[in-house]
Amino acid sequence: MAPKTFKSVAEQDRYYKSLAPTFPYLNEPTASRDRDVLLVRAEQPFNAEPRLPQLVEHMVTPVTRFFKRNHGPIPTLDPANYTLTIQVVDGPTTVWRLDQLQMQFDTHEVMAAVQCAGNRRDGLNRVNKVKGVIWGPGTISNAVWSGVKLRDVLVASGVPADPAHSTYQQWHVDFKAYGLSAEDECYGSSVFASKALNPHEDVLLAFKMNGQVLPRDHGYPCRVIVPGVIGARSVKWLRTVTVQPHESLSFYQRRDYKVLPPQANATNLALYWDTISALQAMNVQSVICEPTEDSPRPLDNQPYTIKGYAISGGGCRIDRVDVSLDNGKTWLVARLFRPVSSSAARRNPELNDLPTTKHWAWTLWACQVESGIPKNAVLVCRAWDANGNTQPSEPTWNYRGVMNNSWFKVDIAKCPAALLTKAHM
Ligand SMILES: Nc1nc2c(c(=O)[nH]1)N[C@H]1C(S)=C(S)[C@@H](COP(=O)(O)O)O[C@H]1N2
Ligand SMILES: [Mo]
Repeated sequence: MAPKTFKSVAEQDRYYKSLAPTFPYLNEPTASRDRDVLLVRAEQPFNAEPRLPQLVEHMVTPVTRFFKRNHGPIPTLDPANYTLTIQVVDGPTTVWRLDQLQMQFDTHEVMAAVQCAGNRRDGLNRVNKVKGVIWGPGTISNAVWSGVKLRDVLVASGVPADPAHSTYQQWHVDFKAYGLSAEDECYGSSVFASKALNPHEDVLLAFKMNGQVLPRDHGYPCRVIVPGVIGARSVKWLRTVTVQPHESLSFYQRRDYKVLPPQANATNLALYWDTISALQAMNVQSVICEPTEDSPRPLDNQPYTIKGYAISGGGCRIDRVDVSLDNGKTWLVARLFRPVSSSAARRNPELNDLPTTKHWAWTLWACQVESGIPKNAVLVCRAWDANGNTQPSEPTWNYRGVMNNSWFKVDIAKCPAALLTKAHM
């Protein structure tokens, strides 16, 4: 599988046309794309993130506002003919129809955030030019996913159910998608078998998002949801799952979604592919969503509520979010809005999640400033997770611009002046 790179959009178009009888972007969905809220970073493939104030208006992000991250056109799949093939290396191959997957296994509902590893790439691009879609801080959203546990389907497809089996220790679960992809023959990724097969994890084959049939943009009719890890592993339009002794060979596992050292660049990056790990768990992150540097400046003598989101990796809880008005010299503590993510824990509060597991949803936060925000304030936020991890004050640049979680700042002097309304005079 030679990875594909393109010198120009025209070259990319020619490649797609040669592969597909009709140009693949002619059948893009529109219903799940609210163009008043989404900032479109690229049309083909469609890549868009919501504006920050609208992002945190809802605990559960509406599908029309949910960020969309695509490496190719949106495939058109017929649910009646859809099949998912599960292969076990040195074991059986099983082909499942959609109705079999939906009827034969228990349904599970999980609230989980999906965050792209490239979230906040713009911050690293300001340090030095990076490669990739230049995302702002809105490449994260939170939804309620429902479907069946991947573990249940794998066990029914011949994978040993015993957690002590060696398959749990060293193997990987590889995902491949239907449809075309810009850098490889198809989109693909893998996660550790110890995650996918763990009965206490919530890795899903999802058919629904926020109670409705999965929109085409988000993987219809079936996608993987791997809570707690970077979005790249939650493969949409799932075609095959392979349980195997090595990681996915995909471009997106072996060459992309890695934190390369600062000396890596366009000419020497291949030197680092074999020694740098493919990212899995997210790092600890928080962002101020209100105010933003392009929304009206808060009035300096009026109470104001600063709002944002926070999340950590691997299901680790957000314990605290600190907010500074003076560029990090002194800190206030924000109020946290932390939903319970697993449906089991919601039904049975005695099954409370541990601080370091199963906190798959994001945490929204608010910080009320009674005295108002000074005109020269530099707002900063930083989150702390239950393992005591926090965000670095400065970013460390990497060529692919991933995992930027440095202190998030809003320089109030950059906000356009507020229009004084009568009520404020
Ligand atoms: N088949 C397929 N799955 C995919 C992708 C893709 O391009 N194709 N993008 C991945 C990446 S990088 C992210 S961040 C998430 C984005 O999911 P969303 O578009 O539902 O927000 O999907 C992942 N799954
Ligand atoms: Mo991503």
